Amino acid sequence: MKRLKYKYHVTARLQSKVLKLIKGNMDGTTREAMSQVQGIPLPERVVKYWARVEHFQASKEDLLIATYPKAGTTWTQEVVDTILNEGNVEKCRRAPTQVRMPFLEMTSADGLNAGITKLEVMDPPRVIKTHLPIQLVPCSFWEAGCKVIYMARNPKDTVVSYYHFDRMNLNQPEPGTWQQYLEKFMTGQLGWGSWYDHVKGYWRERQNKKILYTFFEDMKEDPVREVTHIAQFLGKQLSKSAIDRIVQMTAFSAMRENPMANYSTIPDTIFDRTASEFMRKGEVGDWKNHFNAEEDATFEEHYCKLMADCPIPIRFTI
Ligand code: PPS
Repeated sequence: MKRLKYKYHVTARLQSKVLKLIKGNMDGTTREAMSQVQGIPLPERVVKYWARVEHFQASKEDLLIATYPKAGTTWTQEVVDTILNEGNVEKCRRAPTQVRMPFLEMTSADGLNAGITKLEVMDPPRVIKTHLPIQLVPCSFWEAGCKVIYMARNPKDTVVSYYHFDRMNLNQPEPGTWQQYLEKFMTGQLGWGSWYDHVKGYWRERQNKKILYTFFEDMKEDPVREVTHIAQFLGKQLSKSAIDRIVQMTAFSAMRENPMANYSTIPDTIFDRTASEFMRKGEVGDWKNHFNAEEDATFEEHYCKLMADCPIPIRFTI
């Protein structure tokens, strides 16, 4: 059994390397550079097909789940789908996350397998994922008066999670060293731009638009309270036992084992699981294992400066 597993691993890695050489960059990787839309760094493929995103027609029953990358998007998606399906396990396992709730702006390099393409063949109400900062969200969402659930996560855990994700996601630019990566995060050079502008953008509009602003740390601290809150926002009356079931189904340990919620359907040629896992730790405070004292002090000073004009109750520990 052990030998078989090993053999599978070696074959998969070899296959991944060959594929990279055939399809990839000159250096043998498929890692892609960033381009920009209105000054926001986005993967080249997203920019190439941007017009389709910009002109996407949302319907008023659609729900948008918006986050900065690694803020707990998949968790929120699973919570929402489980609420809408009242904790029915079979219904929630009907397809992988990215098929049940397409990623609005994401596309394959050839433009064929795009979030938009999946959305076009789905009937509203659709649950749609985006990492776009608020100013890039297609106008049709606001014109139609769609509900939006925004989840924010403290930036230290976000950048740690993003760093490990970029190590394993072979479509993302090479992360470089942790120190270089942290610098890029603080200066808004990573994909989807500045974390600071992202969280502030949705915060400032939360009362003008139908935005439920949630926090990863709150969800971790009291999932029953937060799931109840989200259910109310979605207009779903659920029993206490249904809420408890939803909390169980969407716990980190349950989602990590759920092939329809843990991105295990993404091939090894894209997600190099020898580098890191998608469902990595799911904790608050893992940043303490990554930031040294000097990095923390510099980060804190920079954070206070950038967030002074918009005090959002972000917590770094619970
Ligand atoms: S992505 O690629 O931007 O859509 O990633 P995203 O889903 O936003 O974030 C991935 C991180 O969320 C963690 N995660 C969870 N934490 C707690 N509970 C649950 N159920 C859960 N599901 C996903 C996941 O482990 C990533 O965080 P890290 O810190 O890397 O573990």
